Amino acid sequence: LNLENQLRQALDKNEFVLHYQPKVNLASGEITGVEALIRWNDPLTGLVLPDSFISILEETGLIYDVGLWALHQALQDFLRWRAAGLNAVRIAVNVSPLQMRHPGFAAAIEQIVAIDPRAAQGLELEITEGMVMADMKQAISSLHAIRALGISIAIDDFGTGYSSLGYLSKLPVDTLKIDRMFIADMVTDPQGLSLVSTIINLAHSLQLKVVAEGVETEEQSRLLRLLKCDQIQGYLFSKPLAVEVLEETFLRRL
Ligand code: G
Ligand code: G
Ligand code: MN
Ligand code: NA
Repeated sequence: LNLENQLRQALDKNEFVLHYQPKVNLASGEITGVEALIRWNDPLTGLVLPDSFISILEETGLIYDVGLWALHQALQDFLRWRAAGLNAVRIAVNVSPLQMRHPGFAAAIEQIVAIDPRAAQGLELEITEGMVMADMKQAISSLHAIRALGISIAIDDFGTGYSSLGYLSKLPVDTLKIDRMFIADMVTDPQGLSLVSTIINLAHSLQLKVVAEGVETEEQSRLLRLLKCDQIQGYLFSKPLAVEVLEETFLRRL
């Protein structure tokens, strides 16, 4: 059985799972949201990480169905947390460029959040710079439609793509996530530090929130707090967790 067929079956047999990594507000120390990160629970080999299958999902077009599955699953988890009286934080879901460029994407999202009037407030989409640059006009109109539903938008891996500053002010987005490469450099290299500082100030001047990704040390966290970064995400606070572990560890009853 080739990997494509295995992945198709994995979807049919419900073998994909979402793990969740918390994002923490630097000023309050509170969890403000979680990022959903997909894994394949292969009964033969165990948990398979997305780097070894996302590109195959994209090449085969399976990403559309798997992407919709991830959005549905994330919303179900969010609504279950609400119903159970847990701290139902917003869930960020990664969206592949292919998914977003699909003409039916905004309509599919609208259908998904129609399940419950409060669902849209539970959802954030993480998109990349590349997917925006490919077709700026289409991206802007699609993002406007999605945001009008109450869903928020984050730019993921910021700084690794085209990084044109001109487009950033035109985009209807809420949050900018600084790629972990820059966070790794900020303690080892003075230019790295000033780069992170510049990105944070740029984001704030555009009224965007900033999340630093891949925060692994107290020193990075301390510097990011000094630079007024809004949130951090990374192994320092928590690695991505299975949903039951997240619920037991972080989503206490309110
Ligand atoms: O832990 P990590 O190995 O989870 O994730 C690796 C990469 O896979 C990241 O770039 C992340 O954005 C991507 N990824 C994780 N989950 C999803 C998903 O549900 N959809 C898409 N398109 N990408 C994902
Ligand atoms: O590309 P995206 O930002 O969506 O992917 C997040 C990726 O970063 C996932 O693979 C996740 O497992 C990984 N990750 C999360 N926190 C850390 C961290 O502190 N250090 C490193 N090296 N990777 C991290
Ligand atoms: Mn992401
Ligand atoms: Na990222």
